[in-house]
Amino acid sequence: MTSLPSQDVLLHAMQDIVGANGCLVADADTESFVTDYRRIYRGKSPLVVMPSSTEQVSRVMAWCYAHDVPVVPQGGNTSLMGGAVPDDSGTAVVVSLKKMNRVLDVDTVNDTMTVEAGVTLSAARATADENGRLFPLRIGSEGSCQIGGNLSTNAGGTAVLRYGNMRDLVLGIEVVLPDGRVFSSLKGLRKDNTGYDLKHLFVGAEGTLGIITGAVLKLMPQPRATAVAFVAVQSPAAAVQLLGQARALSGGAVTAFELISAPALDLVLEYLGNAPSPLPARHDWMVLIELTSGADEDSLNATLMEILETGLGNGWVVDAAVASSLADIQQFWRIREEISDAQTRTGGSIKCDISVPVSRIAQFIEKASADVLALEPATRMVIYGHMGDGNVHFNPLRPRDRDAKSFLAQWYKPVSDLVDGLAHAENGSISAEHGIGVAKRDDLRQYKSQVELELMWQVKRALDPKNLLNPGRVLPQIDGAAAS
Ligand code: 2HG
Ligand code: ZN
Repeated sequence: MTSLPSQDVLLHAMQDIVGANGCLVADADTESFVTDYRRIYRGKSPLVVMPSSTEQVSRVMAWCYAHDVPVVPQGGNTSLMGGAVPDDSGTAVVVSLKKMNRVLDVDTVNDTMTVEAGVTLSAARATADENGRLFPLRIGSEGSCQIGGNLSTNAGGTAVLRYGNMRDLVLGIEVVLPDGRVFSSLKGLRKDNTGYDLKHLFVGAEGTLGIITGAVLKLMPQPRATAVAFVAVQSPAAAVQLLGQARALSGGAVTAFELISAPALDLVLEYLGNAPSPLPARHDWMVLIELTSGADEDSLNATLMEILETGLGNGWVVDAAVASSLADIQQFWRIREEISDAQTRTGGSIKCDISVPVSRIAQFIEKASADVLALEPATRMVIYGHMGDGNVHFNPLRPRDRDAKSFLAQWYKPVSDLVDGLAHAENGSISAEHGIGVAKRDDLRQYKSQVELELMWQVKRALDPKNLLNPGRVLPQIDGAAAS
């Protein structure tokens, strides 16, 4: 094994490729690249490199490969799992895609948009909007997260029910491989059965197989009407019944169906400066329903009313506030979107991001809640998220009078093991949309089969034989030939 190049040699080589302006070395400049935004994962890096073209990324990778330098790719650094920051060995160069932020093409006949990886999600959505189209991925961090990161983590969010995950929204991709070769397939084809669909290897790989540098994204028609309601429901089981009715009665117009528990609403309203609840009374469970369609506003509102009346008639719905203006819609969504930040600010959340089949979600919530409360009865059951996808953020929060550190030290592991175990037992996932990063890496040993883990390592070794790209992320060490 060759020894790592000195800091000087590395810096000069990188400056030759990306210029002095493309390299950050001072601790004050690299700090935000080596720390995740919640300040939970903190690593070290000799250098942050910011290439401005695919060709530069390719040269950076080729040099690092030849000199055995590990590389951590980074988009908007909004991962919740520590997947985008280096470890504390201080050996890995961070490659930030932030300078590659150009929209290269918008084709409104093909309904596609070609972008560089560093375009933020909000910029991509705005570009689609300016062209009379919709780019439907919708997540709270849209102002910071980048398309490359969205692809690398197969981002989900609040419109998956209607439009799918990021994987469903990409037609073409460009990737720089660990050794610097470029796999470029920036094609806007909806049909292409010419062998393995290689782009999907890189979607959701969290930067362990290659660095995504560009993509061709699908554009959708803009809906003509939107109708939103904040609805109190009898129980999670009632919410599932309501979801089924809403989908049937609207002919598939349900875009979002987000569950919110009472402690989640309490927390976010407090965080928003004691904002008023959309509903006059406190309820144990609520859902935020959004319908969108090509029909006119009146007819969509009539459909929403029909759904709510059916829900009331069946005893599923207890009360509802229907948005009557854009300001209402924005406020209802603000309440939903800010729950995550409210948790970060409060501290002491046990983050579980599980999914199970929608038919099992109510039962899962009931059992997991009872089991957690049996351990620590004053825990605030902050449960919310994408119920229409069978995915909830099941995030028990410390009791009000308990400090975050001692609560997490005592309960993080037992509670997340319990919740993940229950999801797994329901044929579910222990990470529905937030990925694996470093946070859940070792848990995979328990929840993936030996065959799955071996296949993951075989793919990793085929593309990254020196294990230089985002090392220590996603793949747990396993025994056996594949990992040796
Ligand atoms: C959301 O749906 C995000 O708000 C974040 O996926 C969830 O912080 C979380 O647990
Ligand atoms: Zn989410």
